[in-house]
Parts: sequence; C-alpha cells; structure tokens
Amino acid sequence: SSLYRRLFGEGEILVATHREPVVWVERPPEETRKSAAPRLRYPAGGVSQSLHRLLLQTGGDWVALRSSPGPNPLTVSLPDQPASYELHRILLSDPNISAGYQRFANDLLWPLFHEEPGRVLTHPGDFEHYQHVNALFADRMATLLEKRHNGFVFIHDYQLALVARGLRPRLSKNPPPLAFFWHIPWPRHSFLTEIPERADIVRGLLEHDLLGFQTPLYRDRFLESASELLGDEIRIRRQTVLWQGRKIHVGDYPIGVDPDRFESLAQGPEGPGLARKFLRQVGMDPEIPFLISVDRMDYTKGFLKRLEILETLFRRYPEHVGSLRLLQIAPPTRTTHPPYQSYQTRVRQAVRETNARWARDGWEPIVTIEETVEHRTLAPLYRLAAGALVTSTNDGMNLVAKEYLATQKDAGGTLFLSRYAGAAHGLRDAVLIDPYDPEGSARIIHTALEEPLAIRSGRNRILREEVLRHNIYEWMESILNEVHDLKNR
Ligand code: GDG
Repeated sequence: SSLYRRLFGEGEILVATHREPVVWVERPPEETRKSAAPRLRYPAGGVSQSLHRLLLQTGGDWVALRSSPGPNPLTVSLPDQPASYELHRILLSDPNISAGYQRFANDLLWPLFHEEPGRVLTHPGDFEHYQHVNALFADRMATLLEKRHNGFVFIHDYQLALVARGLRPRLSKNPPPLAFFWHIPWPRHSFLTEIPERADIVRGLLEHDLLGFQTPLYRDRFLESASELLGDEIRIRRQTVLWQGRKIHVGDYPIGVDPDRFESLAQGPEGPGLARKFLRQVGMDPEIPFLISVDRMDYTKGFLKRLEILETLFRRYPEHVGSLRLLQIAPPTRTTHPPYQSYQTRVRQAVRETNARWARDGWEPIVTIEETVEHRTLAPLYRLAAGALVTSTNDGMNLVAKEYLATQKDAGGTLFLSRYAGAAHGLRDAVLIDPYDPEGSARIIHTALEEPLAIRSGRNRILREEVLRHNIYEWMESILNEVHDLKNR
C-alpha cells in the first residue's frame, strides 16, 4: 500500500469483479446483538483475497454482482482497523438476464477459451444479456468515478470483457487509467471462430489502457487474434497496440500467491494437528503417504485424466496398491449448468469404479471431499502430502501448484504439474506431466516418488525461489508500476 500511495497519491482504486470478495452472513437480530462473531465471510480463492487486503489499506470502491444479503453499498473493514472500502453490489433481478449472462460467460466463453468446444452450450439472446450486465457494471462505475477521482480502475476476467466499452465514453477529460486482467488462457485463434461476437470482445478489451495476461504465450495469442480480427483497424508494435488514436499496453503478469501465509499456516503451532485431525475424520491414516489434488470440480481440471493416471500407476507399479492414496478436495462449482452436472456425475461414477477396482482390506485409493476446506487446514495438508497432482487440461495459471510449493520449505513433497497449466511456464524445474499421456505420467510419478529426499527437497528449493519471488504482491506491484508509467507518459 505504501508503493500505491507513492505512485498514485490520494487517488483511489476502483475494482470490478464478477464475484463479491466477501459473503454477508445473515443472522436474526437477537443473535446479532449477543454475538460478536463477524458478519463477513471470505470465499475460497486467492486473488480476490489479495485485492481485498490491498483495498483495505488504500481505501476505494469495489463493484461486483450481489450474491448474498446485507447492505448496499457494504462497508468492508476488519475489526480494530480504521481503513475500509465500499462494496457496491449489482442486483440482477431478472432471472432471464442473469441466466443468459452466466451462460454466455460459463457455457460459451469458458469452454472455448479452454479449447473445449465439445462443452459449449449456446442459447439465442445470451450475448445481449451479457452485454446488458456489463453495461450495468459500466453505469455503476461511471457514477462512482464522477463522485471522486480514482487512481486507477482494475477490471477482472472473462465475465466483464465489455465493461470498458460502456465506461470509456463516460470518462472525464483527465481519466484514470483502465487496467484489465484476463485470468484464463487465451486460446489458439481457431477456437474463437465459434464465437460470433469475437471481434466485439477483442474491441471491448482494447478499450483499456493496460491489458494483462498470465503468460507470454497467451499475450502473443491475443495479439494474433487482434490482428486477425481487426486487420487495418489496429497497428501492433511489440507490446503496444495502436487503436482509435490510443495506445494499449499488452503485457504478461504471472499471478502468484501469498507464500508467507501458506508457509506459516502449514508450519504454525496449529497446522499439523488440524491436518491430522482432518485426515482421521475422512478415514485416512496420517502415517500412510498420499497425493493431494485441490480444484473446483471443473472439466478443465482433468479429473478423469487424473483417474486414468492413477489406475495406470497401480497397474504398472503394483507396490503402490494398498499404500499410496489420493485425497481430492473438490468443491462443486457451477452446479446449475448442465455441462457441469453431467461432468460431475461422470467423475463421481468413475471414482466409484476406480475405488471398487482397487480396494483391498478396508483400503480404497481415492478419498473425495466435495466441500471447501479452510486454508488453515488445507495448508498443513499440502505440507503433509507426498505430492500434489495438478492434471488440468488447460488452466490460466493454477494457484494450487504455487500454494503447494509455498508449504514445502525444507521438505520433499513433489509437485506433479500439468504442462498445460500456465504455472508450468514459470516453474521450469517442476516435474511436468502430460494428462493426455497416462502411461508417461504414471512413470514420471513413480520415478519421482522413489527419488532420494535430497533430490526432491533440492528441487523444491529452486521452485520455491520462483514462488517467493513472483508472489501476489509482486504481481500487484508490477501492474501498479506499469499503470503509473502509462499515466505519466
Ligand atoms: C482462475 C483460473 C488462475 C480451492 N478449493 C479450496 C480452495 N481453493 C482455492 C485454492 C486456490 C483457488 O481456490 C483456486 O485457484 P486456481 O488457480 O487453482 O483455479 P481457478 O479457480 O480456476 O482460478 C486459474 C486463477 O484464476 C488466478 O488467476 O490461476 O488458472 O482458472 O487459491 O486454494 N480454498 C479453500 N478451500 C478449498 O476447498 N480455502
């Protein structure tokens, strides 16, 4: 926050995300009077929590879709701290609009940007609803910008690609810079041909001054799509796009985690006890080695590929049968969307089959927990695990990989990282697997598990340097610095 003050003086941040950073807990009035328990809860997810902490220090405004009861705007502050920010909550009262917007984002953009055309579900009129919701964000933000001068505007992800289009014409003469971060992959251009409105989306993104991607590959693919779709309308010079008399900086900013927090939760006085208690509660013996996977139950995370890899491991290297287990923390996600319902049903069925095939004397290879597990338990579980298994078939970054490494100080747990996760770009020394190649992946996993501790912990030392250096604060800082340079150029 001191860097922010140095760069932006009194200016405040205006953030926009699809999801709210806090959840309001409704309680009957009598209970509220008696209980001092906080009314705000924090949903899972690393990024919004880090932005939330920054805004608590700098002050500012945050616009998101309303998903829980409580006041609007909601003043967000921590007990015993003077600073706060205002959360402005957009209520979608028409269920048709809400459904159309969600479908366009999650049943069209999400699968295509993850190169999964088979999961696409389209419905006439969805794009209009998507535009409408983005325009609501723009209206609310324009009003806020009239009231006070903000340092910069920071909009997030594929649900809000068109907000700046509504916002730009309504900015004052000396407008704050508009920055945008695209959290998911940018696919090979051919996948975009399934989106009739692809040029609108690219133009919407070019309404910002800074456009951030997770890796150089996604950044370059965006530039390629822009040039393919807009032709003579734009000029591209390295990382700068010239469009409609403006310069847009297009960069790569690999997102990170808060490594100190994960390290101290994993090794703090409570951590190991919480992890052991959790394992016993789910019927696992803390002394028996296990691999851990943590992902929303989304088809891009490769749950079925993961099972194939595990089955191949047991078939080829039977010494793991009866000993090595997989703990999957898999909170269900987007459960009202049919492609997710059928995927989640298939995953559950496949887990049952794998378990039935390999079960021995009360031992089952896979334990799935379909609930959110708090970070204070999750971090020590990471530390205890012999390895983390990341099997995404496509993933913008994958924070779980970095969280796992953050907990492996002087320890030898192995990160098995899908080569299709953005994280594989920065974590060059990680043990990479290809989820489409179960044989090769099983061999790699078996070999790494057998390696001496010195090799495994030596590798973690190198990998952890990257995680510690490119942490979430460094991510925020490099974006703040770039935005500041743009403002003063
Ligand atoms: C998108 C992009 C990109 C998960 N389960 C629990 C839990 N989580 C937390 C993890 C982690 C976060 O959620 C998941 O982050 P990922 O990066 O793995 O995946 P997405 O949700 O798909 O995020 C992704 C990211 O945006 C950031 O730019 O990396 O590629 O798809 O932080 O810890 N947290 C808790 N309990 C759980 O059960 N507390």
